[in-house]
Amino acid sequence: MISPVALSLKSVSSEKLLLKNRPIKTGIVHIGLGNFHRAHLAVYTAIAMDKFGGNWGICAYSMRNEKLVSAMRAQDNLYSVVEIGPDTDSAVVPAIHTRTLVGAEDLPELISEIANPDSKIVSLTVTESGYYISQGAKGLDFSHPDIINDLSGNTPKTIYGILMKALAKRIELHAEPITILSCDNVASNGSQCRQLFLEFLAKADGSTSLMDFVSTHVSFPNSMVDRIVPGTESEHLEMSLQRLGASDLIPVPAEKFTMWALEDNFVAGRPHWEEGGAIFTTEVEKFEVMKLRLLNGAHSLLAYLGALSGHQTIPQSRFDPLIERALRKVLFEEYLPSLEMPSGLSADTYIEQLFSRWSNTALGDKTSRVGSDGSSKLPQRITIPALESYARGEEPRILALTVAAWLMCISEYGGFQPGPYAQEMKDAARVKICEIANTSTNLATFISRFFNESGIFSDELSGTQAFVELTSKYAEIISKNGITDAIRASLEN
Ligand code: CS2
Repeated sequence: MISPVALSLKSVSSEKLLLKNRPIKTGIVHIGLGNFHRAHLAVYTAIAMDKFGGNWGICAYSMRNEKLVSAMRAQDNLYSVVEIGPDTDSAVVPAIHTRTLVGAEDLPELISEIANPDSKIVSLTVTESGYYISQGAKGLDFSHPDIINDLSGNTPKTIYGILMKALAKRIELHAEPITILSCDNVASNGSQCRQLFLEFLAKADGSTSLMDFVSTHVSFPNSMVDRIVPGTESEHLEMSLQRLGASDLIPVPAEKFTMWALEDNFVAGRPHWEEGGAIFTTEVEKFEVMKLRLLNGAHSLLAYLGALSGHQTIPQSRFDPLIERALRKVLFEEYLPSLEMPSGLSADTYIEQLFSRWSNTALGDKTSRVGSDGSSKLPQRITIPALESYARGEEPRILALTVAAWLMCISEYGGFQPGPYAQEMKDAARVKICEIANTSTNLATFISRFFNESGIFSDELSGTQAFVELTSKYAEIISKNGITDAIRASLEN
């Protein structure tokens, strides 16, 4: 058998390239080179540059994924996005990356790239946990070892330490303005990032001029990003090979749907992202809240209820009739009353579209992917809707069930076996939660200590005794009778 030719500038046919003329200069420095960035910002930017030109090549940095970066480099920094619909798939190659960097070794290069006057935007996909938000303190988590490390002036481990060094160098060299663009699922992602960064700088030595610069010469647009992008599996390598005729070792699977709504607040200019369908709007917050609760919040429910019911994928979970009843209830009765839809978007249409996106069996998104990092995702998704339910005189049963199911997925309370898909879920708070579980004499004590001691949820929610008790009630049913009975109980009148 002849081995297929590797993906490179020579082997990829030009009709697969989203961008025909590869950029020479870098205009965007991206932190967080993962699948989401490669299927979202990179695609929008390639489409914009293909039509309008400009110097918007992307230099992308990964904190630790050496394997991905060496594969990118071996493929001329090219990769394919395999767009998977329910019935058809296709592959495109964004061809937008000028350089890729990785790890502590490349930090000086990253800092120089951000300081370079040609760089106009620093974009971020560092996941919810990369912002180090303390729900209890409602600000930066100063007790986190990574933040302590960065404030001590050691080699930075967080975006704040990196940005502090890079912007200091930028000021020293020329002090040109720059935009920091968060592309993560964090409420008011731009404004929060600005606030957290300023808090960080306020504690760092000698950073007064930096704080002035950040306040006056750096913009932080809010944005809502959306595209379901699972992890890469061997089947995606095969799909990409079929579609490209060249072998890509690092393809990104993605649904065909994509959405991006953002504030037009770029102090140093930006690409014509509207060419790829980006929506520039003054209603970003409505888009964010709609997406964070209806899509992401309901997604978490599908992940935890699904994993405990033995479902490996999101479509399997979505097609489970009992889970679907809980899903509709949480969407229409617990999430929807907590938000206002952006102008021109109907809730019914948006929700039906979500159901069809979650039904994409060919995409096969995993419950373990969506269920990972619940400790940094759930507070943003469920806190306000739960508190508002009580304020309306209602009981947020399915929101409490979501939290109970998550805790039973990751806490190993009393030797409970949550099944293989729950065991695959990663969570930075797993150890802490297991410790609380292991030192609690009964389940109700565990749940109550979890809310009081972990600092994961805000004081308002943790202090809402009715919510703590409801979560405890469902956790108890899950542990004794299983998830099916718990879902039934949450649906009873
Ligand atoms: C998911 C998101 O991981 C999660 O919790 O809800 O990654 C989701 O797939 C994206 O936000 C879709 O845009």
